[in-house]
This record gives sequence, structure tokens and C-alpha cells, in this order.
Amino acid sequence: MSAHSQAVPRDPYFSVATAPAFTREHIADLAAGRRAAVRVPGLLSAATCAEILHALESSPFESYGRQRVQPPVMRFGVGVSDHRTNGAIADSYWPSADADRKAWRSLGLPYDPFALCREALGADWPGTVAVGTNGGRELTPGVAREPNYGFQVHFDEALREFQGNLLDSPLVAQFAFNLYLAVPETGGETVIWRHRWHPADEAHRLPQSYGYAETVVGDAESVEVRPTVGEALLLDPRNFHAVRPSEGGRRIALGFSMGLSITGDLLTWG
Ligand SMILES: O=C(O)CCC(=O)C(=O)O
Ligand SMILES: [Fe+2]
Repeated sequence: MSAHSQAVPRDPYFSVATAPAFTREHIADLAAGRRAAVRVPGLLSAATCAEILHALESSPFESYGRQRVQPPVMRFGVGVSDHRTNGAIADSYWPSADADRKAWRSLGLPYDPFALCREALGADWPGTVAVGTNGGRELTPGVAREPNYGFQVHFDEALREFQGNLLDSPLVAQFAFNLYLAVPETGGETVIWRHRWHPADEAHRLPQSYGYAETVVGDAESVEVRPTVGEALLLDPRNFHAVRPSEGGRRIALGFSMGLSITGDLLTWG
């Protein structure tokens, strides 16, 4: 028998779409679990990516809390998950969020890079795309991340990380958005497994980490994306995912979470 005849059948609803732009169907398919991810190469031009990178190069990247995020991931910008205590947004988040908005403005870019991404996401969406609020206050719009050593296998789901609603408007689906500003020569792939969190997965959790040992995904099927500069990737982060270590160059991406709200609008946060 040839190797082909033994191939395990694949889920037709766990595929990656590549398209010139985000359509409402892409976003609906991701929300409904009919897609693993959607790639839009060239969402931002190479020149725009270079301009954002240049502005970021003279800015201090900080490490995520080294306790929780090992190997270290460098980051510019504030994320709400770093200010979470007992399933709620910590008071420390809000002054930090104000400083974050000032820091991004001080880059002196003639546009807000996250606003460009939101515009592209909303081009065909019937509702609006806006930064989410909590208690009427805007969350941060996103972060720039540099996971040169990769991200451990993990999932992201605000409904489990936060008690009650993270945003003023309840969410019915969540997405992760990344826009790649710089990619390494080798490595840096994003891998997504057809596996959602199950209580038994906690046996695979790495001590005091956001991540899990790769054994957690067992033999679940996976898709792998090697992003290109300017490319956007939208995925359902309830599926376990990871980023492979990079070699020969930095891997820097703009990233934010996005939720589909009960109003039909898309709401983002860093
Ligand atoms: O950098 C990536 O490709 C994915 C990062 C990630 O874990 C996420 O966006 O949730
Ligand atoms: Fe993630």
C-alpha cells in the first residue's frame, strides 16, 4: 500500500483561506468554526511595514512578565492579559493604557497602524470595527510582539480568562489578528491545531506558564502558516496554536484580539 492510501482524512472545515481581502464570509466562517484561519498577503505594503518598523526600532521593547511567558517575548504596547487579577482587569491597567496610547502617538507615524488594520478587517463587514470598551473606557488597540524564540502551544479565550464580560458588549466569538512587519529567513511559522481546550488538557500545562507541552494536541490535525511581510492572519484562537522559533532575522507582528459582539460589531483589544 502506498503512503497515500493510508492518509488520514482531513476536516474540510479546518482549512486556511488565502484571499486578497477580508470578506464578511471569511469572518463569519471563522466565527462559526468553518475555517482554521484566513490569510491576506500584502494587507499593508512593504513600504508601510518598513515605516512602522523604523519607528518601532528607536522605541524600547519590553519583555512580557518573565514569570508567565518563557521563553521571553519582546513587546511594545500594553495588553490586558498582563493586568489581570482574579479574572478581572486590574486597576493598574488603566494608567498603563493611557501611557500606551501616548507611546504609540510618540512614534510620530502619520497614521495609527491598528486603525489601518481595523479598516481592512471592516471593509466588507456589515457592522463597525472599533476598539472595545470596559466600563465606557477604551481598551488598548493592540501590541507589537517579537516572539523570536516562539510562542508555546496555547489558546486564547477571553470568556475563560475573564469573569463576566471583558467588554461592555458581550461577545459571541473571538479572533486573533496578526500583521507581520518583519519575518525571519527560517522558522517563525504559526501552527494551529484542530483542538480546543478540554479539562484533561491541564495535565499538559507547563508549570506557571501560559503554555502547554505539545503532547496536549496529541495527533490532532494541524495547519502551518509561514507568514510574509505585510501579510495579515486571522484565526480562531480557541484552537491551540504556537509560533515556532525564528532564525536569521526578527519576527515582529502587530497583534490584537477581536470579538464579534452581540450587536454584530467587531470589537478589538490589545
Ligand atoms: O504571532 C502569531 O502568528 C500568533 C501569535 C498568537 O499566539 C496570537 O495571535 O494569539
Ligand atoms: Fe495566541
